[in-house]
Amino acid sequence: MKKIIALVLALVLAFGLVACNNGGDQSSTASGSSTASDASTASTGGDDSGDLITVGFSQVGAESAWRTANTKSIQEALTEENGFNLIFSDGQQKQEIQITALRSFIEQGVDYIAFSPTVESGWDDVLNEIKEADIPLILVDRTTDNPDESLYVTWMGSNFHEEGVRAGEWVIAYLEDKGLMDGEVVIAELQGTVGAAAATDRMAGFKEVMDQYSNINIKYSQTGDFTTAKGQEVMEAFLKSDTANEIKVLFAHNDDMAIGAITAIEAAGRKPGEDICIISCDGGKAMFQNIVDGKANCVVECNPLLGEGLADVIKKLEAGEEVEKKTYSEEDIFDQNGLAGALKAADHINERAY
Ligand code: GYE
Repeated sequence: MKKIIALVLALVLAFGLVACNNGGDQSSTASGSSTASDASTASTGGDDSGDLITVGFSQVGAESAWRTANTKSIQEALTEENGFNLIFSDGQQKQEIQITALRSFIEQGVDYIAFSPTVESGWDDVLNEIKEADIPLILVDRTTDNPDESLYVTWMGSNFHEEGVRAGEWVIAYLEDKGLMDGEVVIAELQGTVGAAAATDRMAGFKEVMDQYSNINIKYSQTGDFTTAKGQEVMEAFLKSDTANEIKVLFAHNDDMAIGAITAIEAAGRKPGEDICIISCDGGKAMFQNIVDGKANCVVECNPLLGEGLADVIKKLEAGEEVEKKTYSEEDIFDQNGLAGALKAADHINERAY
């Protein structure tokens, strides 16, 4: 009798494991469209995935070409062949969805949690819950405003403040080159998502440079939420103001908003890249092409290809190795003619733009 019970138990266990593994397989091959509620059913996580390292990743959304490239890079690096069981959750640019996903990762007992916080504030509770659950947290791309460094193991991404400074310095070089620094210069700015580190820090870095010049006035500045549609809409509104003709430069916090603005500027009968100098952050193929075509002027690179770095850092942690607390991506700046040390966009479009 005992033998029969043992046999039945063994069969049940074996069947259970196969079933669990199937669940894991499905989630790791799932596309970037799963939502937070999917995440809770997408995988059994933790020990059930055999030798694979289960990573719950909560992405901001799919708002831009940068984000799409970032998601692809993460999904291509955290594959089963590479030893990972990735549970991917799309936050749809909503903090509540991200928080739900993070809690679901805790519940599933994943081995690691990685995430990019859509905005900086409001994460304190869930970050502490992750710490209490003893799950190592890796921040990717954007940051939170919580100063407690014990809440995460490591962060990797770009120096957004530095990107704003570089954009500002390039604009000054451009204005000097065009002989425009003698009079008042009116600048328009399309900000990223309000409260996002990438928007707050780019805005601050850019302003810091502009504040050094009394003739420069960032007169128009509004959020376009990092999307093409909102970038176009807000630029259309800027161009409807009585004094719109004075706008000489547009600084967009990402390519997508710059591209929306180009449509708006053309519709208003002005020449993007000539009548209005256009500079953005990121460096996707479409923006590079606009620079090559003369419809935009400059892009400050922000590298979305963080997947391999994320996989490497997790493997190091698994091996018990020390990792850096912060890792900044190396980035360049690209324009039409190589002004102020920028690289020429035409020479790098195939190798650098995504
Ligand atoms: O610049 C933008 C995206 O956080 C660096 O988010 C990222 C930014 C990127 O939507 O295109």
